[in-house]
Amino acid sequence: MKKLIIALGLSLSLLACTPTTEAPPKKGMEISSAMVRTPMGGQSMTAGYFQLANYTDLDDALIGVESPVAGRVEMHATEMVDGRMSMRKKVALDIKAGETLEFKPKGHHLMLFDVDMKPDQKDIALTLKFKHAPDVTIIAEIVDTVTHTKHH
Ligand SMILES: [Cu+2]
Repeated sequence: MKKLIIALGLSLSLLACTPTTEAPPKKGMEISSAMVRTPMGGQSMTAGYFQLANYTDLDDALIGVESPVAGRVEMHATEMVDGRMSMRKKVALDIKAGETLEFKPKGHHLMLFDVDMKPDQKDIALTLKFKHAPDVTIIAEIVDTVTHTKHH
């Protein structure tokens, strides 16, 4: 019986020493796949997309987005009204703890107005403002075509 206990103790201590391969638990607001579409020739308006995951412990809400190169950034929802696609401005978007919100073409998206970019600009900064969580500034890549290969 003593032998068994010793053996058990040994295997447990070995287990405790095994380096963990798991990623550390995520915290805070995580934004990924951020991109802004190249404004069409001569236009000062464009759309932006990203994925937002709430890894905080609080139900929160995205209450605004700002960019140093845009006069105004709005959050829009796409809805079907009488069989036609239409966009509606949102003042806030709820994001519960543990939830992911996807901004994508034909879904929620950002609309950037009065955009003033340099011709060779490759990315732009976006600052996301939350009801509870601190602001998060991300760098969104400027892309000609928006591709979404990620599925949840
Ligand atoms: Cu829109």
